Amino acid sequence: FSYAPAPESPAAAGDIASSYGHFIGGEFTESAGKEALKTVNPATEQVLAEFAQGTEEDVDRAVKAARDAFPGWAALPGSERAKYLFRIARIIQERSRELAVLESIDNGKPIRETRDVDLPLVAAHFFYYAGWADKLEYAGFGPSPRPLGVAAQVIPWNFPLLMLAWKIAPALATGNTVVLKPAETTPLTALRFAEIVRQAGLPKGVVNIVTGDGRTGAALTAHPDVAKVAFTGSTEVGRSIARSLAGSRKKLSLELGGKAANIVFDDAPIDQAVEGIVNGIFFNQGHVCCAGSRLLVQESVQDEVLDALKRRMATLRVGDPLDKNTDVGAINSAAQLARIRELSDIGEAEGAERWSPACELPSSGYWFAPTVFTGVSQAHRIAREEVFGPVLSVLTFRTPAEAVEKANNTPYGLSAGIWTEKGSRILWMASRLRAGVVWSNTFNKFDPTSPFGGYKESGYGREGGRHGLEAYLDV
Ligand code: TXE
Repeated sequence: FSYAPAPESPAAAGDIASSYGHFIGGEFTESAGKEALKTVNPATEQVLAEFAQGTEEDVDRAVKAARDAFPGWAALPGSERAKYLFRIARIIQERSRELAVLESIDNGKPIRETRDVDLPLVAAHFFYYAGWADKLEYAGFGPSPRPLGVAAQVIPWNFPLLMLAWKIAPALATGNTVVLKPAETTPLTALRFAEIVRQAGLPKGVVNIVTGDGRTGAALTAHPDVAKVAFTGSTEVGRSIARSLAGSRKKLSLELGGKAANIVFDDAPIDQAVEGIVNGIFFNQGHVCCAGSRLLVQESVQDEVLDALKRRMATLRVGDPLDKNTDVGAINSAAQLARIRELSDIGEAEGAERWSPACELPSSGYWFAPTVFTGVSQAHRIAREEVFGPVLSVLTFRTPAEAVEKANNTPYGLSAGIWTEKGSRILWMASRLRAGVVWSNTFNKFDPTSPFGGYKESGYGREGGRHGLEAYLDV
């Protein structure tokens, strides 16, 4: 039996302009500079569009538009702001096929994920925070928490539209206005979102989108009229932003890298755990800050788990992101592919054993086969550094205490997973794992009602849930 639905059509992504300017004060405007960047489809290497490299002058115009819009937006009753957010959420649902296809061709992730995970969560975040907009006095931050002003938001390329939603929805619900910069390899859904902002009739200047690379991001986070900076991206850039803001009064939240342990005990149902391991590291090609990139498996079941894992990996379908059967899509960029290859080569050179199932990768585009490393020690770089690709390192443990020690032996602390039938063990482990999110008998589950964020070098501040409001309020 084989089921082969027709692949999604790239035409469903709607019209993509040949070049884009910034979205400032409710209008698409040309950049003050001449430099343009290109975004490519990582599955084909074909150029999708050109877009502007935002200059300091562009950033300044956008911040000014946001600042001008702030008093009116902040003064609206929460119930009125909620109406706009509900409207945005509904438009996203109505246009979700278009947005999912656009995201898949700009990012490289499988359509099954953009359609079934990213887009439903994007809408859910706007619905959820719309619900808070008129209830802020019940959020536990005092009787009249106040918005901060203009929020500068810089996001990465791994979940472009979802990261936008995580940033924009709570900022608007609390009465802030925003200038958001999408990543330079995935600007298209943020630019399409600008159209949705217009369609929803949002007052001009409440949402502004400025495109460009890290230079634009640095100009935005450094702008003196910005009251709040929210960043998701690499730990290195997060650190440099934190340094650059020292001494300023800007409120900062950072969501950075991770090296999560996915811990499998000998009493876990193996098939279920293997699904969780596969989802933990191969979902979104492993371009996930909370990816379960270190498998900690109890020594007594390691052979059984590894055999089952390899059998399951051999069934993963790698290829065209628009094929509805694809499990693992394209690596987002040539630079990220180079990083994944380099760390994997280092893993081999340091003595770990590398295995991938036989799979035919497309001849053009950026691809990396699902890969597992065994014989990994805690000192290996592959066990310590974020690969941000479909690469799993396997370590073993004997006792729960040893599992905790190994899981926590990382500079990061974003997430962890536990697979066991014993409820008491889940509680014992969860209270000892230094990670912002601990999943038990599942992995990579997200929900707008749950705060998400890290310990240690994974950053600070929480996004999602009631806690996510705090980043945008003066208490
Ligand atoms: O990240 P960058 P990159 C990790 C992952 C990946 C590595 C590098 O390990 O391999 O980072 O990815 C903007 N001031 N994560 O190079 O550079 C940039 O334009 C202000 C984990 O893509 O951090 C983009 O919009 N902004 C992560 C955003 O920062 C700056 C997601 C992220 O890019 C800037 C992505 C500057 N000086 C990568 N320099 C996660 N936590 O999920 C760059 N930017």
